[in-house]
Amino acid sequence: MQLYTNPASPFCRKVEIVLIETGQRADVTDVASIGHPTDSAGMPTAINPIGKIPVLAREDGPALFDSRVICRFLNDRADADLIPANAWDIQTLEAIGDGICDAAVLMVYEGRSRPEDKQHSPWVEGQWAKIARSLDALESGWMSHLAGPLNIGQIAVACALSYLDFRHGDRDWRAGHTELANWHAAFSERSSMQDTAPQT
Ligand SMILES: N[C@@H](CCC(=O)N[C@@H](CS)C(=O)NCC(=O)O)C(=O)O
Repeated sequence: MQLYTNPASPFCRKVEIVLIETGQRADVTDVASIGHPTDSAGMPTAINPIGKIPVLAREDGPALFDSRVICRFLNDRADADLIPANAWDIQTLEAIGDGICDAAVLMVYEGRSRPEDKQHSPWVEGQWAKIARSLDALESGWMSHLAGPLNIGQIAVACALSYLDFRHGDRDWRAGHTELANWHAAFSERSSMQDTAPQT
């Protein structure tokens, strides 16, 4: 199988971590992909019309996307337990992590895709407001889920927080989120996290 991926993408990192944690890393080769909404020349548009990564190409079926579908496929393929059946809370935790990434990535694209005089700061701040609310919600309501056995929600949140460090370090997401920051520091010790640190 081939994984269309980029080491800066938090969504691709989720998949990379699932591959490592479920013992399937050697089954997949990476295909370097790069792009953004106004430049998809380096993206696998022939197999994902949406033009986003990650995409998993298989020999025996259509390519899989997006990261949630790929992670579920890999979890089933390895008979792993990262997404327990009917664990709607864990899947909602994953949605919070992915939602933080969506907003954080859109903030980057606003700066990268639009000329400076066309950038709209209320829109950027609206994206950050989604992230700030999510950080508060994680700190006040989700720490017990983050403390349990490894699951896809934890992986998504860890990738999201690391991406905030990587692209939005000046926003200081740790301020007022001490428990979450401590959890992230401990989770980041996992070798699957160390082996997939974001890179430009
Ligand atoms: N919901 C998707 C989001 C994937 C995504 O936004 N990927 C970014 C890279 S971090 C991308 O491919 N962006 C290109 C674009 O928006 O055109 C997933 O979970 O895989």
